[in-house]
Amino acid sequence: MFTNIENLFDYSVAQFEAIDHLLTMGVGAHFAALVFFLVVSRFVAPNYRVATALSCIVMLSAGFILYGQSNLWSESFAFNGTNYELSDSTFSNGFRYVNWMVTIPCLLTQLLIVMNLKGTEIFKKATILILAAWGMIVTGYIGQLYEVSNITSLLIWGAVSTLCFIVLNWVVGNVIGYNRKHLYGNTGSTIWKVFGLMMFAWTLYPIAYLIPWFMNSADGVVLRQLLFTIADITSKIIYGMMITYIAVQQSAARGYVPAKKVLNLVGYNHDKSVD
Ligand code: RET
Repeated sequence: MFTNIENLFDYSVAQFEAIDHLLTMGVGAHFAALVFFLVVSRFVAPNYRVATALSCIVMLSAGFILYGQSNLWSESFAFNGTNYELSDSTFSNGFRYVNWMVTIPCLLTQLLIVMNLKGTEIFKKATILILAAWGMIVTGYIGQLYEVSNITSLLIWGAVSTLCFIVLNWVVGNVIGYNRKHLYGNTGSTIWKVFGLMMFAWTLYPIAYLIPWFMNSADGVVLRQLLFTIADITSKIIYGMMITYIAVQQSAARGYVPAKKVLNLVGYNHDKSVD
């Protein structure tokens, strides 16, 4: 029996291609962003550079998983002259969940790094956040196995997962609230925007999870892959860029010259140092 509703329907050419294109765009966006993060990491002071390195890891990891999803999508369905119907293999979203076990800890840790938390404090907060995230993912993974066979189980596991999600958001909100004043270079307000972006992007994943419950159709499947793609780009790429921006601003405020240069705070030929 299939685990995911993607395998239940036939797709019009437009529906099939829309999903194919969304997945392919996701691959391209993550690998392009990888180049961006590699290039800008030299403007980030060494004490924040791990935050940008973590974005590189997230880009690679998500880029490869999406490459796999996009191949799997085109292998799983075959054109029968009118529609695309299920063929040799079956499609699964489960790979995404497994990937989150790696990417979410990276995303959370990079936030803690730019919050200027120190040694033991980072370790303590990261442990709580990662455990909550893993709890959320594992229960969500189990839940999605039931999306075809038993919607009640999908909803119950989803509710348990949401409890972990709430704990996670609560801890992140608190960390930001308490430590915001320790940020350099007026980035205390940018970090709230990061939190807002995170709340928006991360909430798209549970909506995608619930599609089998409220839109069990081929169009629902297209909507799900669209939500996943928007969520991926905002929660990893745009988020990573904001984190790196905060890292560069703080680097400059703390006197790191390459950061000052890229922000035009000092000239190349005439040194108008601001500190
Ligand atoms: C699940 C199950 C249903 C309930 C909730 C979920 C939350 C998922 C989230 C995923 C975030 C993923 C990210 C990936 C980045 O690479 C597991 C769908 C609340 C929040 C940020």
